[in-house]
Amino acid sequence: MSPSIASLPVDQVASLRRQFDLLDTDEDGHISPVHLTNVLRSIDLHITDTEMDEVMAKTDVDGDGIITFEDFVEAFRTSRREELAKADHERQANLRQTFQIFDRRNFGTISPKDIWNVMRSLGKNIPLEDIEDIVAEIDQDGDSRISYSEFVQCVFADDE
Ligand SMILES: [Ca+2]
Ligand SMILES: [Ca+2]
Repeated sequence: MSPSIASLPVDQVASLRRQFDLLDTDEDGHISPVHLTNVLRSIDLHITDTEMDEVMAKTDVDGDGIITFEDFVEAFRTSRREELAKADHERQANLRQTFQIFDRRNFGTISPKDIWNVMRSLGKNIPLEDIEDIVAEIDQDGDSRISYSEFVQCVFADDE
């Protein structure tokens, strides 16, 4: 077993194996480009030759012209990595946006008054002292304001 397969959970490998076997209809242990082409055409009639070539290039990871189970697993891992990286990127962008809603004047930090203003614009009248208490809990360097890194840590702490 190749290292890339060995590093995946057993049930994941089993599920990939089933998908692979479905594509490997002549059961010779690999999927030929022609066969993959036929399968893709049957799934998506409008797939172009260029798109097909891209899928083939992505799936035949070692580039020897046939798709083995190792290629198949590696392609799966790559697409998973890309998905995770993309999700992470979106998450960062969302955090930035949220931070900037509060940091209106672009100071790079949020003061209790900033939060109070945003809350008020949302129709929520929270006493400034209450907000100061919350900020004091999130604030780590003692400047009574929330920096972006303090904000991020606070959001991730909520996740746990
Ligand atoms: Ca290959
Ligand atoms: Ca601070």
